[in-house]
Amino acid sequence: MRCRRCRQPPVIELRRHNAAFCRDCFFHHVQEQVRRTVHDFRMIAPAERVLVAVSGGKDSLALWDLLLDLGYEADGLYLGLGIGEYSDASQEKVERFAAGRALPLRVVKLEAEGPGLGVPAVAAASRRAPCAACGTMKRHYFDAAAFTGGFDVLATGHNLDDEAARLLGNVLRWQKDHLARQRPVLPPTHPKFVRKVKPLYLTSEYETAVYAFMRGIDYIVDECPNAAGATQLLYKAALDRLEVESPGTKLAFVKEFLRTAQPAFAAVEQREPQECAGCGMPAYGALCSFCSLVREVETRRARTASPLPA
Ligand code: Q46
Ligand code: ZN
Repeated sequence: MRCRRCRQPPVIELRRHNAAFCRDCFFHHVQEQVRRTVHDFRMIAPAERVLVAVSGGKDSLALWDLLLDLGYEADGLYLGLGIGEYSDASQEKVERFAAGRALPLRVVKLEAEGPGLGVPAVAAASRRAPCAACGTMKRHYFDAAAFTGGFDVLATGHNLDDEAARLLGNVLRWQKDHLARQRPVLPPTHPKFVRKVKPLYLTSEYETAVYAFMRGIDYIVDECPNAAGATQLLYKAALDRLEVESPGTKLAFVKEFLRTAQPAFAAVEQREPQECAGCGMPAYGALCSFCSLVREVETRRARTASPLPA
């Protein structure tokens, strides 16, 4: 087999593309794939300011690298979740990446913000699964940072494998509201929201891992300790088995959903957000889900701290 583009000996084979690439042509392949995704889905206009949510993992750091290479003005946002050594190590990776390239980076540490709550504390006090609490916290701080920073777009590093696993989970439970919002581009539905985009939507986890490695990006290899119990991994493993037997399954699953089913779900689910009475960000009730969660934690803490009646 030879490199599809230049006929030199290849360093990587991509079965779903039925192709192999040498190092430089692999970089070109990934960059083109992301450039086309950004262009075809109208994710980012040339002069727009992008905020990239970076976790220290391969996908988000590769995304930051790719967007800069494509000529976009992109700042990084790191959210310190307060998950012990994992958070310390991931913050270090992000800071080193940004410092090495002199890139603007914003660091928001949950434990230093308003209610002073990291993910483990919220999960324990609200008796939610850590990832459920984490998702609500992340969404709130990503939205707030993008809005207050005056950015046009918020970009996250979700890849094809993430999207296929999420789609499988949503389909298995027919979560109509989630399916209605599962898109590579979410236009803002409120003046305090910015457009949310996933430029790696059609790029596989394998491709981002090899890309990050070959580009010399130093990313955190360890998973978050809470990932082990997440059902998302189960769905990923099931899809990996299908992909081995039939390369291209994940891409077809996600692409065909987007083409045929997603518009039908989106047409039914049309809710307009109001403003949250707590934080002023958009909300689908009197309080946004972040403020409801914080209130729940504070109420439970106050109850456990108050003395027992005589
Ligand atoms: S960081 Fe948060 Fe993930 Fe950790 S607690 Fe779960 S959701 S696994 S991407
Ligand atoms: Zn709120």
